[in-house]
Amino acid sequence: MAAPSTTLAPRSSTRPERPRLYKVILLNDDYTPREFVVSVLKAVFRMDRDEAFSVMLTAHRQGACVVAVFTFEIAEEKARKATDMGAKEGYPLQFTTEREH
Ligand code: TYC
Repeated sequence: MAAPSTTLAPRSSTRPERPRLYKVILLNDDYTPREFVVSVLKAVFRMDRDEAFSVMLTAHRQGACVVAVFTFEIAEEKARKATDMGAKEGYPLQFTTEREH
């Protein structure tokens, strides 16, 4: 029986591009209770209490804090979900997205 022949897959001439990444940013405001911000960070970004508290406090003190980095669709979805949770309770809590360079 003849030896099985192998064919090499053609090599792409260009390297696969790394996906662009987007930061989700938490913005401070004067009205949303701290504990509520912590609960949103835990629910949407799967943070433990200490991590969520530290991110909340950084936003509170500096005006904003990077929460996490994702591909475009995930970043947009998480920012929208988290902002909606605040809006449902009547809070002005805002999460935005920004492309990473
Ligand atoms: N500044 C808010 C307060 O004092 C708490 C807060 C922290 C709100 C972080 C939003 O992103 C935020 N109640």
